[in-house]
Amino acid sequence: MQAQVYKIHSDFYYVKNFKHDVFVCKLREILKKQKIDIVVGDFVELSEDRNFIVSRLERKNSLLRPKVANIDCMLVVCSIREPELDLVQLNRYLAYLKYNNINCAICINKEDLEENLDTKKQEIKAIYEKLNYKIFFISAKNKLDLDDLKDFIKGKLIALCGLSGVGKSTLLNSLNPDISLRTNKVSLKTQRGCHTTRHCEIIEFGEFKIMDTPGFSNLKFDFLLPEKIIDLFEDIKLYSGKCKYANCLHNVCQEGICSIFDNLDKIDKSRYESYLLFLNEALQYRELISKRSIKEESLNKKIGNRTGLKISKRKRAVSRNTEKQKIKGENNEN
Ligand SMILES: Nc1nc2c(ncn2[C@@H]2O[C@H](COP(=O)(O)OP(=O)(O)OP(=O)(O)O)[C@@H](O)[C@H]2O)c(=O)[nH]1
Ligand SMILES: [Mg+2]
Ligand SMILES: [Zn+2]
Repeated sequence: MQAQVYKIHSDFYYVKNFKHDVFVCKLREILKKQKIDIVVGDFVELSEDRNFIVSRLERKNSLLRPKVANIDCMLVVCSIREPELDLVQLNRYLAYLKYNNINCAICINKEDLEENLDTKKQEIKAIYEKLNYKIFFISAKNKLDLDDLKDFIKGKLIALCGLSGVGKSTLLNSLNPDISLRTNKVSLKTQRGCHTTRHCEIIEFGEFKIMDTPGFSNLKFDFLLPEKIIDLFEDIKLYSGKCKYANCLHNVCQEGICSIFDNLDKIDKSRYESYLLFLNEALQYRELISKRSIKEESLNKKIGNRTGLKISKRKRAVSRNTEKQKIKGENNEN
């Protein structure tokens, strides 16, 4: 029988089949040995007795953070205040999701805390609607402006992601008064949430199927080569055609060299700032791997046509001759 994982707690996998029957299963040892990880959203095959997951079905998509699979859309949730809206952080999520080929939309929560809401809305919409992102302004706590969002998420498997404290669990509680996920105040001093949600979980009600996830912030582009970062910024890449050098990384602040620099007046400041920041992380990554490959080179030695690993003196086995000489020497001393 096939089912979908909707929650994982310690070693227990909570799954639901298409008739909504629930089973609590463990993983078959072979899956662990083959290092096949099962995450929330995965479709799996169960054993006859329904006690074990025996295999994972093909995935439509998957992400490492949050650990989810097979989602139709990621709703990136931010708050206008508490914590303060951070466009670089929003760009980080969007770039990461683009890299992973995941559809996404933006939800800006806590609109009740913004005095100049209309101006703020226009500013943010101007940046992201150009990039074809759907964008919703809501107040989850006060259940304001939820209708468009409801229409958009109906019938899709949606996952929520965003910093701790932006109101992901509050949004789920507002969409369905019958559920009461734990929520927590944002610290006034640090403007940070308390990492209240600890696990991913699919919550299903009516036509909605939404995955609550723990908030996270320490996402870095320290896994990508620098020249790939521009692909994550369509709105900036647009102007890259006339750079003087084909390998331009678009971080040269000199007119006539980089066509992105020459067109900065047409690019949103926070988008370009984010590009430079992520590029820097990728440059550090490139430096790290080049250092690592030099180190690896110095650890290797040529043996005929082959390259072998140099073994440090301490680890090298003592040859039989040396051993014999040592014994001789010891005997002579006596
Ligand atoms: N003023 C206001 N506060 C809100 C709104 N939505 C949520 N909050 C408050 O923000 C705080 C954090 O909300 P949570 O729902 O716990 O945030 P979360 O994103 O689930 O956080 P983690 O589980 O830690 O990732 C709570 O005190 C909520 O009451 C809103 O629309 N307006
Ligand atoms: Mg939460
Ligand atoms: Zn350039």
